[in-house]
Amino acid sequence: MPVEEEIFSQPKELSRVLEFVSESKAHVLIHEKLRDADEMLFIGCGSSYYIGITAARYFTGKLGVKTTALPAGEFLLSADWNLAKSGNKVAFLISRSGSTSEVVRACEALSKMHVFTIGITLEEKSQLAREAELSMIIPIKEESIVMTKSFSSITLFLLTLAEFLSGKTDLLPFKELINVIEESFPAWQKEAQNLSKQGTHYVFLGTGPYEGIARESALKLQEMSLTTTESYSTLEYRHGPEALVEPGVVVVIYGDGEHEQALAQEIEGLGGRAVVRPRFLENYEDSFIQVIFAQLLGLEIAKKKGIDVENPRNLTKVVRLDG
Ligand code: F1P
Repeated sequence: MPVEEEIFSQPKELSRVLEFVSESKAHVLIHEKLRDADEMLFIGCGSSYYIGITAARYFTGKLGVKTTALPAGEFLLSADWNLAKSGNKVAFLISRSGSTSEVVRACEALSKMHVFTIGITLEEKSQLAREAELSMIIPIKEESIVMTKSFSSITLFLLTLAEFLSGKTDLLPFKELINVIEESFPAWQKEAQNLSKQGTHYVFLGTGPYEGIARESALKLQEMSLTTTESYSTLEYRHGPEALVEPGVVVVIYGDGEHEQALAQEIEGLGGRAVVRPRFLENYEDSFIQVIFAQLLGLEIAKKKGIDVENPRNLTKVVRLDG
């Protein structure tokens, strides 16, 4: 059962990512290429795009730099409508497989525009690794179609890169967060089991880097358990989508500040079920572990519905365009 094993192997795999960060020159090599950048682009598809949203917000928050996260398909269909002509840009192209057509084509298009390209992938021999001017191969393998440990691993790599660029090389806070996963698995699993019985429709909300986590959470439930989901920037939920709240709607809110608590109360008052997920650290360093709860929830809903998570409907491990 690769999906379940891969979800539960995250503490071990994430520790391996931290070893890679401290032993390799990855961050130093990237640092050299970012010196003159006015804007950093984070580009990917599906889960890898949501890693991009999380990373872009984190880089802006930690470094004060301009960032833009884009689905790679925007390059193919509407590049001129997304990118300003001015400014010195560096692009991170994120793809587990390194073979997703839109990402590879975005990489080619950016090189032609003289934007420096950095490929982040698990596959050394992929097209992305060959096309990008600098490639970082994250040393983990993932068998499943659905991205779980690759999401948290690539996210962790990028969060630690932002820390490194801000002058912080201490990985201890991240090591401690990895320990939190191990300790929390039983409680998270129990909560996921309970919640899997309560909803027919799930919504995920997050702000800042957590918005990327909310988007990925919604995708995980769709892919793993064929569930109807939505995701929004937290307070956007009050601007229309809340109309759908009724019994059977479960809203998971990442972050537990005053506004999140008030929103949760409001949702419960409307007959929905709201779950506030607490922060483990103040400044979104825990984004890479927050997503694990949604992976467990997807698994539990799939079990309940008798859905095979190893063979997600209408999904392939690599999505390619013809021609
Ligand atoms: C991204 C992606 C995944 C999705 C599925 C197909 O692939 O769209 O988000 O879950 O596995 O591929 P990649 O570009 O990261 O390889």
